[in-house]
Amino acid sequence: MSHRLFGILLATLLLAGALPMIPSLLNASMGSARAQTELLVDGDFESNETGKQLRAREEPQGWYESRRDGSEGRLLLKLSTKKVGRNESRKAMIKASPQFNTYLSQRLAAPQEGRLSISWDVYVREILPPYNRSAFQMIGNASVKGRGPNGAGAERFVFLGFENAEKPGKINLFAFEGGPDQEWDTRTLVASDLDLKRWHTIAVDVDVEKQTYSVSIQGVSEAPVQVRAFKSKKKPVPKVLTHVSFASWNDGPGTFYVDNVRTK
Ligand SMILES: [Ca+2]
Repeated sequence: MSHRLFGILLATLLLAGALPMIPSLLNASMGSARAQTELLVDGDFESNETGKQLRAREEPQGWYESRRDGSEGRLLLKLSTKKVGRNESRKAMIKASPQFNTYLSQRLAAPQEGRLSISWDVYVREILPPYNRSAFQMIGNASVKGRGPNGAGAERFVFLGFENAEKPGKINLFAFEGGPDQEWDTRTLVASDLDLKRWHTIAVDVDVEKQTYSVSIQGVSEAPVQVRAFKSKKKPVPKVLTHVSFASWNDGPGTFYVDNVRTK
């Protein structure tokens, strides 16, 4: 056998041996790309059969009720299977209560210190007086002991909520920015006169280092609105983001639905 022929034969044998490995090599590289981009699981809530599951999937990673304001508070987080707007799929529902705080939370697959883009669908059914604020949407961390993620001001970075607009049937999206010279609950208007009882897709692009984020509402915003990260009076702005939360408070009760929470 000539050297050349031997070389070709050897190359063919090597290639034939490597061929079966190619799919697994491809999978491995795609898997790592997926792990990098998919920071959240079950963003469409379809893997839940019951509200009980939805409230308790903290480990290894999933949605859970994080505030633990008694069993009554926890039960206000429900799995909705009814048609809401045009959405007949499974979604999370938080029910208004002037007595209890309820949080739908999930830990991100990896802590975030750079840039981060998350979007979600939200449908507000009602915001109760007298506080006229609810359906809180937060990205932050769980650095303060005892209250769960995004439970204290110092844990919140993205800090959005809805209020009833002056026109009946309309709501405004606002941000809390806080700051040293402001009361924590001073509102920054992000978008006005959105329809109550309608799904809206909210997207945020976060820059953790710069302590800012932009907010846009699909089909509504002409340009993203730039907002400062929330700064509580006595604490620094969070430098690491680890959790997403949606909440209703006893001093900010509202009934709303969340679906399709995704990272870009
Ligand atoms: Ca769904």
